[in-house]
Amino acid sequence: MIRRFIILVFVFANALAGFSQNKKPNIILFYVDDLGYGDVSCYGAITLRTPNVDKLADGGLRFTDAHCAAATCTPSRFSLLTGVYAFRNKAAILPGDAPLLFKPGTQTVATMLQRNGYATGVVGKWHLGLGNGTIDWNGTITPGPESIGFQYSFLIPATTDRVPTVYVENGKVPNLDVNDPIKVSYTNRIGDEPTGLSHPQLLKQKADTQHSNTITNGISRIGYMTGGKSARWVDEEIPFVLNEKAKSFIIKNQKQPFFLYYPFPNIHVPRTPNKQFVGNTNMGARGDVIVEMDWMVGEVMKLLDSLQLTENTLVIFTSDNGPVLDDGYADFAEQLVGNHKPSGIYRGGKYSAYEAGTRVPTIIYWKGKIKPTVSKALVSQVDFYKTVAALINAKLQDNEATDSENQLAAWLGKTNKGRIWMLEESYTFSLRKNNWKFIAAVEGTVPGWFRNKKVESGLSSEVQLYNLDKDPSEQKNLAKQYPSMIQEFQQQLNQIRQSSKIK
Ligand code: NG6
Ligand code: CA
Repeated sequence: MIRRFIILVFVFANALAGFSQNKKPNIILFYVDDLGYGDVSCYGAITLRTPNVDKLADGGLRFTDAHCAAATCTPSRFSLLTGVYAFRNKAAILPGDAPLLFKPGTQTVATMLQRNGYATGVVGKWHLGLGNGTIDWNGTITPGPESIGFQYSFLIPATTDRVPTVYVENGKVPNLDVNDPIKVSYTNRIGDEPTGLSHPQLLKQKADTQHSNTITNGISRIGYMTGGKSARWVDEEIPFVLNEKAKSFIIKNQKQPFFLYYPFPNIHVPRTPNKQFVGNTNMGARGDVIVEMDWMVGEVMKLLDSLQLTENTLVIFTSDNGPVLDDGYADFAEQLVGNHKPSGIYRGGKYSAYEAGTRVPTIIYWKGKIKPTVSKALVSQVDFYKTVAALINAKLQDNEATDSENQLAAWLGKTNKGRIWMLEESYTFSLRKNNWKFIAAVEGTVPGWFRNKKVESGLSSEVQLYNLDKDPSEQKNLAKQYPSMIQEFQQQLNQIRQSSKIK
């Protein structure tokens, strides 16, 4: 009797193990560009609605203290994918012709998932460099995403405000006419194409000097390009093009576990909503591209439902840095913002050492697996790597994702506790210890264009200390009152910086 029972338990346990092995969840990461803490309705926006994002929040776990690793794009993305702080690799905002930021052999969340049986793909804004230094946009562009674990890629190479204004699919520019080769330069004007400075009458949106180089589709960009006319994107169509590519990837890989990294061009400048979304808000282009972004999320979720994949797909929705209104184009974001608070109650925004630089909307949605919850756990995107590894029981080497922590319990809503210490990178370092926030005195060089930018940078030659429990908007610098705490923060920061964890 007992023997029979033991055998039965054994058979049952094996069946369960087999079941869960075949059922590794798909992972979709919706990674919005420059979306602020207060920019979606489930985080308090009232003058626009984001029903599709709200649906994820209503049915999933909504973090209130989750952070991207840095207050700008390239460093955030570097940390997200590698689980390593960007300063260790000196990752900064890249021009559109920069070489691939990753050294050969770098382990990323994509290599890790690929090695564990996932089909991996990236569709959207890359901004992590491509090639070895001199890119031939007319040939095969390599190394790129394929060298860090992505089997499929369809990219906006850098940002939509940088040349070249063409897509790159699996290392090739689609629809390119060989008789009209692409050339790109970030130093000299090449060819005789109109620029924002020479032909301002061609512009849909006026731009600052930095964004006043080659014009494509009535928008001047950073950098010069010539050629590739048949391959150039139409900004207003990008969300549709990308969604089709993302959906095809899902359809193609629906029978095996897949990882889709989907970094949106929205809501970064230039903000060019499709006519379907123009006027959907009273906030002009910035509001409209938020609604457009919400639609993009909704369409992908609809596809998952129709393929009956929703219950076996973990969906993450978040942003790469805080919000900015004027980022170079005259799209009237500042004038039309009204009562909308892109940063919520937090101070600063994109580029800033204050909380709104990195505290961003973050939702983890897994139908039937994660109960609807609001979590105040302190988590960072640098933890994405080890958390996903824990989710699928992946074995890691010692030198993988060395700054990353496994926060799976927080993601699944099993605990409200996340990190104790958390680093925020900007043009200085901020460090959280629970609800205390330290901002180091600025020591490095700040780019010239940034010095004149009208944002609350949080940069100071003095150290700062805030008690976010009592002062979430970082108004009262308590550094002078708590010298021993300042010392503790300094020591911890030095230790993080000196630990040179990259091997
Ligand atoms: C800055 C650009 C800004 C934006 C940013 C990158 C200027 C004056 N500003 O250099 O418009 O493109 O880089 O944004 O050129 S991010 O979200 O990709 O980090
Ligand atoms: Ca960004």
